[in-house]
Amino acid sequence: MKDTQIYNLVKKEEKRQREGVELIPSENYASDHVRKVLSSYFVNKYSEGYPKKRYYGGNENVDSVELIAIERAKKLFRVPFANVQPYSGSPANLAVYLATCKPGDVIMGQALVAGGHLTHGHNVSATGIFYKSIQYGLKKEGVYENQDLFDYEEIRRLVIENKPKLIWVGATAYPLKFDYKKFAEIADEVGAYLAADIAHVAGLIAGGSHPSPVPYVHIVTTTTHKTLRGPRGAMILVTEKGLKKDPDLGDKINKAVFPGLQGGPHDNTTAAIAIALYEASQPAFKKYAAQIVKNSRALSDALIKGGLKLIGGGSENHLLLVNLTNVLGPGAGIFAQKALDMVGLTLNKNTVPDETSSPFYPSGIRLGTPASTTRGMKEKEMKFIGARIIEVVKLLSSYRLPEKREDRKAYIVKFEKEMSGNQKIKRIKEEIRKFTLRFPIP
Ligand code: DSN
Repeated sequence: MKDTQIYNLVKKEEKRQREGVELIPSENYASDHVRKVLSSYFVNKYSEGYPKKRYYGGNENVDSVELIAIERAKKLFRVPFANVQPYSGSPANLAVYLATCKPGDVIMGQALVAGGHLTHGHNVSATGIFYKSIQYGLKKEGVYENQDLFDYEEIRRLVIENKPKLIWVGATAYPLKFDYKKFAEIADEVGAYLAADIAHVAGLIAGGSHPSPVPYVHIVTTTTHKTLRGPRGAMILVTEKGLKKDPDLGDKINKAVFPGLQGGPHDNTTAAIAIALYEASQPAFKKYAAQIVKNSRALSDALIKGGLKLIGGGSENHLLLVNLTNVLGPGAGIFAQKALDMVGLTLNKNTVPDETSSPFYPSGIRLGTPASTTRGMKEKEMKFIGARIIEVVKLLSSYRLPEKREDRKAYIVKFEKEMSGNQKIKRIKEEIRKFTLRFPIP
């Protein structure tokens, strides 16, 4: 018997992905090879343990797959150690805590509201509950235009004062390059572990379009499904510097992942990671990574030209963070997200560094170019997309997020109704649909 309910939803999702432009900067299109291996016979297997040290039989092929994935990861990122078993980015980061800290130890990371990740010590995350978390932010708006947004003097002050055991560098909403060396100089002053979470920029690093943290940090974590264009999974890498600080660091990471946090690895994912790592090591991937950055710049230029304010004054990577406060008032991210979604431009509302609204009703939007670049779009297409975004944002000029919380839900329902009946929205949606059909998805 065929489950038509789910099958139909798969077809609907395929249509949605084909007929819209995916601008969420953490999303991408995995290749056919990656997706095929995900549903291969490896999906059926259990293999707790590590290659040649398993708790079950029948793992000779799984062992080979995992060893190949590990070798490819080591070679691509130029590190002496890799663990490819974490189920995703959050468990990978938790494994780093387990390997390096004891509950209650002081840790430090970039605040969520300033673009950091939940697992870098946010108070509602296990990492902020089980560890004493100190959070750093970014420089205040206006101080920075086209320059590094980190206030290293303030970060150094916090580090010297609190002596964290572990410091995170890396973000989910940061449009500029990271200066890993500066973070390392500060972390080394107190002998802290420095972990780079490169989930967002891993593909850019692999393709040579973003500096690598490997010479400066002890540990690197990454998901494998963002700019790296693999399956949903993650890896933990230990650098030469990490092994110099603690020769057992690799073993500690392995023990933290299994049996510390996880059971059986997802071998189908491991196989797909191996394929993604192979793809990322090919010359075409270098071009792809460089095009992501070029596209991001072209899209930034189009948005700035249209009157939008970009955090950091533009983009140096795959990601753009727009502060809508000057055009739509505080908390307007939700209007832009919903209206753009209606025309087939998918992105997400996001807090901006000096947020005056709330994380649920933030004042910005976050977008990026990895997925559209995978489809073959270039600067010309970014100009087209940027112009459509500006058109939609202009349609929102009379909407303002109600100050009273209790008024917001009804206001947004009314907004959605008005927008979905709007002729311009309907026209732009059709334009986008026709435009995207020229760019096939894998
Ligand atoms: N959810 C990811 C992102 O969108 O950046 C971070 O985990």
